[in-house]
Amino acid sequence: MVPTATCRVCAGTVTEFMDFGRQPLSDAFRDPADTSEEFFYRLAVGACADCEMVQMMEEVPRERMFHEGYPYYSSGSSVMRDHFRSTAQKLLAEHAAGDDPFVVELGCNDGVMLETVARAGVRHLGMEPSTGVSEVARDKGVRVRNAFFEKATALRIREEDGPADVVYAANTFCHIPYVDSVLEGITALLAPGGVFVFEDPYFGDVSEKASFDQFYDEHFFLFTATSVRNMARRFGLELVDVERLPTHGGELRYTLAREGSRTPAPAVGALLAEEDKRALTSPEVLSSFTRRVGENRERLVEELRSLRDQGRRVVGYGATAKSATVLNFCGIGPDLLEFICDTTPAKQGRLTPGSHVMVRDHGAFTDSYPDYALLLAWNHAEEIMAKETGFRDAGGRWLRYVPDVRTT
Ligand code: DWN
Ligand code: SAH
Ligand code: ZN
Repeated sequence: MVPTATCRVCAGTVTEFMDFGRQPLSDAFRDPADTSEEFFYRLAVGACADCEMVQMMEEVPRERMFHEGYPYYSSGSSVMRDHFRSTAQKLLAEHAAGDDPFVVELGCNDGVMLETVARAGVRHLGMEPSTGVSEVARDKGVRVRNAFFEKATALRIREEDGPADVVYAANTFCHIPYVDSVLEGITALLAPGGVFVFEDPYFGDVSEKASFDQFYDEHFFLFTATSVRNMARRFGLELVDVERLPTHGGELRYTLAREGSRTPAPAVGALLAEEDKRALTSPEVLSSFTRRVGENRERLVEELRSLRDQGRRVVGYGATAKSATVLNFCGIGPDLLEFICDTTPAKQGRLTPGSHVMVRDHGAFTDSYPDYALLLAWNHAEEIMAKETGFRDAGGRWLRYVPDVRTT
């Protein structure tokens, strides 16, 4: 019997299509001296037969993931810094033209987007439960409240600051299983003509590239235009625009507005039709995804074992949250990866969750190039390739696993 769960959006039946087994918290990088037991949960994902939402079968309590020591700092990539600067400018131009506009962001992290809004002198508020990263935002002049955004916190903002012209969330809405509370909060907070703009990894890209490591504890949902359209309707909201983004391996930016308040852009109908054709959540397409992921896992492990047996030095590049899924699902540990280099001080000197590979600073990579580097931060490939030309020049090779296993 295939396991089922209840859909977090519509209470329909979610049927499992992929089981990654026991997984640790993806961002729980561990002090080597820490001997306490690690937290594990079962990572399995399914699709709802009614509303088509792709989601996790089990939920991880939010406080375990997002807290003072949350180690992901959004400003660690120059491409992402540029992306969020231009996003802020676009939001200001399109949705904050009135007299005294008000911009709210969910998951503002280290202020990578809101710093531009703050510098423009526009009234704003970032909601960020992870206090460590939010301190960096405050240092940039960003106004932050340390709380999870949900209905109660939304009502408080409305009361204290008035209605919002735009609510924005990047890589955050898909982290939140309690969508009813969030969307009710957003409808209460938005001004009559206001919009909710959010961007998250696109299941259409995950399906195409078999980028299975987009599934981990923090990514509760993987959205499509279809599932977002269906979800929005339940809350009196309408999908009025969609835009494909190249960030994080392929994302979609969605714009929701109150039903009937705006004419949907032609891009919405076009993408809905495309998704219909692709039948992204049909049993056939989902089982082909599961099969390709299984094949890629076998090839990746084979490749790493063969390199080890040949005495090659292999390190990982980028201690991403995504890599928790790859390393633990494939059983890759310190016997196959010497270390993983990462520029984030909060991750350095720590062990990767579950797989226990040491994270070292960038210098550990450049000081003595390995023979191979497993590109765990594959979503930042362009940025990384541009700055690591020395590695290739020294004869180093990249090992990739998205969209398939290959060395370049
Ligand atoms: O959705 C999420 C995204 C936005 O960020 C969160 N749930 C958690 C996190 O996911 P991730 O850790 O998979 O994201 P990234 O952006 O792929 O992480 C890149 C990692 O690689 C960071 O730890 C920084 C590091 N890095 C590096 O060492 N050198 C990144 C670049 C670009 C570099 O040149
Ligand atoms: N927007 C940034 C950060 C993404 S990481 C970027 O795109 O890079 C996800 C962030 O969402 C984390 O900083 C986490 O603390 C925050 N978060 C999680 N649940 C939240 C909620 N309910 N309300 C607001 N922020 C939340
Ligand atoms: Zn559903």
